[in-house]
Amino acid sequence: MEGFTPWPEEFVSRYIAEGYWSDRLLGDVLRGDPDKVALIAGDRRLTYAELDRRAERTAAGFHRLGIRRGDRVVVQLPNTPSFIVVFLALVRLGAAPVLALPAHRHSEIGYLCELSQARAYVIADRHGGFDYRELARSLNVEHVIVDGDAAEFTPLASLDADPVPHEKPDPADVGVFLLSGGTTGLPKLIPRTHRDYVYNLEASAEVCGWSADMVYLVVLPVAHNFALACPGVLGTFSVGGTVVLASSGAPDEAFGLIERERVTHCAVVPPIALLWLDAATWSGEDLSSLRLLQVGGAKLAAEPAAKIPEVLGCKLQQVFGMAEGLLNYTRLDDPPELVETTQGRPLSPADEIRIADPETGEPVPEGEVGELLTRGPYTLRGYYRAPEHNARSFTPDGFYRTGDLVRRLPSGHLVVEGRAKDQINRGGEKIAAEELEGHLLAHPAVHDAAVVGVPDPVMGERTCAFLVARGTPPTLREVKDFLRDRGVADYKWPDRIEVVDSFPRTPVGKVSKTMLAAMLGGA
Ligand code: OOB
Repeated sequence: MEGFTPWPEEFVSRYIAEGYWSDRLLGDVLRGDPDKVALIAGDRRLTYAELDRRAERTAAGFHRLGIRRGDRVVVQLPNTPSFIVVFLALVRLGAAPVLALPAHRHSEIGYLCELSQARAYVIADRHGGFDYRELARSLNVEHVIVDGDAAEFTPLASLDADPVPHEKPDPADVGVFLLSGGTTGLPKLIPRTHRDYVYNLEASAEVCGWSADMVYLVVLPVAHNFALACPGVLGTFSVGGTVVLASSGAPDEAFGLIERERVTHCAVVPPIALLWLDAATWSGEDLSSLRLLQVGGAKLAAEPAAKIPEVLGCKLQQVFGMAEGLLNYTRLDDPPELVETTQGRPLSPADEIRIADPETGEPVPEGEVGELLTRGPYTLRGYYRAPEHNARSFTPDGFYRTGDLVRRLPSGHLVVEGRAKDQINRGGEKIAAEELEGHLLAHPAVHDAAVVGVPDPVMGERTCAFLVARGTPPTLREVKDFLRDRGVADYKWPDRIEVVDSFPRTPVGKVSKTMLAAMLGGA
């Protein structure tokens, strides 16, 4: 595929010879007993046989539309069975889903459709008070497929046909595109091949102790790597367990589902973990079925980490991962000290880790803080169609520069100490400062903009936009309305604005975000 950077041949043969890569495909992950319940959403329950049949019939429906191996399809669906069915249908055809989040709007979706040259865009009619058909009307894609009331578009329900013979993907093909949190002006697409993503989910399922008797609750967006394949929904299917879909991590919904469906496993971001710790002390629901809570996406502090087992009555696992690949997990048999104070160690024996000085690129002495660089059997070698960005994001020998500052313990566990990338991590949701600054600069009353993260006890960080005004400065409300009108996802809107006369500069004349953050007095 043009625009995709493959692994060099020596790595391909090594990963195959050493058993990391197999011929298994993403469409073949449904491994439960046919009569067992695979998926629960509200009152709907689908067995493995039913889910498989729906995926097969929907694949045939996409095929009849003309979707083929090698095509791209932007998928923007909330946590519903349709997401799972569409995902499986597309990967079986070898058409790669481009996984957008429900929060994305015109600014993000328009760009993704363009960059991926998507043949189709799959949406819900309405969700969370937003009409996705409106968004679709402003795009230029061949097929818009709607789950629900399709208006002038193609109903998802009509993609239902008797299975037809069709070309199968190759394990080396790109199976799915994930979205990068991004650091630059535009979001990036991460190509994940069938064999690297199958390894990602199967190896994760093994390390995390996934088993057929488990019930996995999804509270994060299922389109996010963590909930999808770390080990997530796909990992659960691969061991024959049951998946329960929730629309959010709100305790009144999630706790009810845990009690009703006897949920055993769940993945959350730190703000949800904090909410659950609080809610568990007053809620009446029975959470005793819970065996493991995975927490990741942003750093979990040691104090709440230590409380999770006693308050929620389950084991904690910290997960430090990225859509680009590398996953770190604390292990189920790690001593509490490591589980509470580290973000885990690499999933695979084939994960290569370097910790380097972000300025010089030289390795730092063992145990010291540096930028994490990595290479391995499920870490990308290049973003899709982004040659200039790739030249900066990868070393000449193929290591991905994560932009995360870490230190490594003798046990191999990593502790995340900060970030060298211009990104805000707002409770696990990533905001590329440069992207938001670009939008702010388009405001007529904004002369210059610089976005920084402000420490926050619940979200980890919130977003503060420093503005140099042109005339009367805009209010926070006006800035948010402006970003809404531009079609920018709401999680990227600033929580706060600060108007200044000019920005502090570094000795070389760059805007000093360190000094800007310090101006907020750490408040
Ligand atoms: C996950 O993936 P992304 O792509 O949304 O974000 C990756 C970035 C990392 O580079 C790091 O900056 C941050 O999110 N991060 C953490 C963390 N987990 C992710 N920072 C501190 N502590 C952690 N535990 O966020 C993701 C993907 C798969 C599994 C879990 C999380």
